[in-house]
Amino acid sequence: MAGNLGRADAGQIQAWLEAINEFNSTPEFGTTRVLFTEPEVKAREYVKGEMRKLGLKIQEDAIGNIFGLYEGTEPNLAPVWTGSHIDTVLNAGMFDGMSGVVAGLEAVRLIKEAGLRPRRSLAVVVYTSEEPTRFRLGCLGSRALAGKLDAAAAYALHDAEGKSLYEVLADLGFPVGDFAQVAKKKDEVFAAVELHIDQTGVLEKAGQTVGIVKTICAPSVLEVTVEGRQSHAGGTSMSERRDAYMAACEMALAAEKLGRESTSEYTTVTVGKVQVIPNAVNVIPGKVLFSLDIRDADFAYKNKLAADFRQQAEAIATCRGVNVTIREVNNDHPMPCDAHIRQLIEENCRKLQVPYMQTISGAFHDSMLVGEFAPVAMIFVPSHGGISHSPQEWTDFAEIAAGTDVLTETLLALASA
Ligand code: HGY
Ligand code: MN
Ligand code: MN
Repeated sequence: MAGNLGRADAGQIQAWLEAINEFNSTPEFGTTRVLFTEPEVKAREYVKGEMRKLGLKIQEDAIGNIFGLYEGTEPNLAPVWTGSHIDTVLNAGMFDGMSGVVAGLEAVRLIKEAGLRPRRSLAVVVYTSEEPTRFRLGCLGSRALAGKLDAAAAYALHDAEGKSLYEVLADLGFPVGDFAQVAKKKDEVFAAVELHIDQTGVLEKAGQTVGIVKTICAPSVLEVTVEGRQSHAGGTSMSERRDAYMAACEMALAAEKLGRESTSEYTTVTVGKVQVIPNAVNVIPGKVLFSLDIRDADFAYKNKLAADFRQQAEAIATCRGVNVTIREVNNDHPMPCDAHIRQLIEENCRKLQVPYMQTISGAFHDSMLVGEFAPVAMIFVPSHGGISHSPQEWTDFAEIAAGTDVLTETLLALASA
């Protein structure tokens, strides 16, 4: 007779998170675990080791997504997934992504400890490269699962050293010949629930422990290249300059204005990466490249903002006598979360007396792509001070444990359906 579910162990969650955090290439300043660098490969091996200790069956696909499977009594039924990512941005914290992987491990541990084996199999998933850190495109593993990144696209994606994702995967021994088998068909996965930190101050300000996500905002990422005329800082009068950097600054400020004056409360506009060439004190920059990340919960409105930006950037370029080219890196679709699973999460919050609220995600997540082939939902836990993508990122282990309790009950209900 199966026993009752225990409660998530905050100590176990802390131990797993601290262990994963050891795999870090910038211990002097936060945590950096870039896709397929040594720390990230070691972190993958560590997580697979913990999956083995839980008796999970491990599978990896051609793009390196890891699946730790707890087989159900009817293994032919479409499984239920939970999970997130373990790669990070540069100088990050220890919770973004990792909380969802660890919560998934803990949920399966609790279900097994209670002697429960639901009809549907449960998989804890580590999605490859949710962050755009190495290949400038996010959600590579979930994008491939959604059939939006094939072998050719993997070949075309290059890192700063000119290595293609495909070559990196092949060098690491992933079955790149099976790339076509990565994509999932609709209904191949029954449901997917991801626990994640909320990366805003919304939950903390509202005094809530869990956020039930309604919609996941999506990014349009543009790569803007401004080409002017490199020349002498002292010998070139102000009127004859074709200053690529000043033109880029005016374009960035125009983009910020579009964001600030947006009619949508969910619009965000960010210039995060800037390259100035030749980047010298006494030389007027001839070329500047910058990234522009425009997000919203509404796809059409996001596209309008991007179109407005293009128009304004071209006008600024003409006025300043420089040239501007704008390349779209990705234009992702916002993902609504499944109403039935959201309802289930809410019932479980009430049952477990975990304070909760409805919320939206300004950050994108793997669930944004997984939602293309399966019903998805997200359980948020609070980021203290609203800080994330920073060494100061913090969530109490007890808060992750409370979110994990809600996740465990939800997964069990879905896997028993
Ligand atoms: O950028 C994002 O929204 C995510 O944290 N990668
Ligand atoms: Mn992130
Ligand atoms: Mn994340």
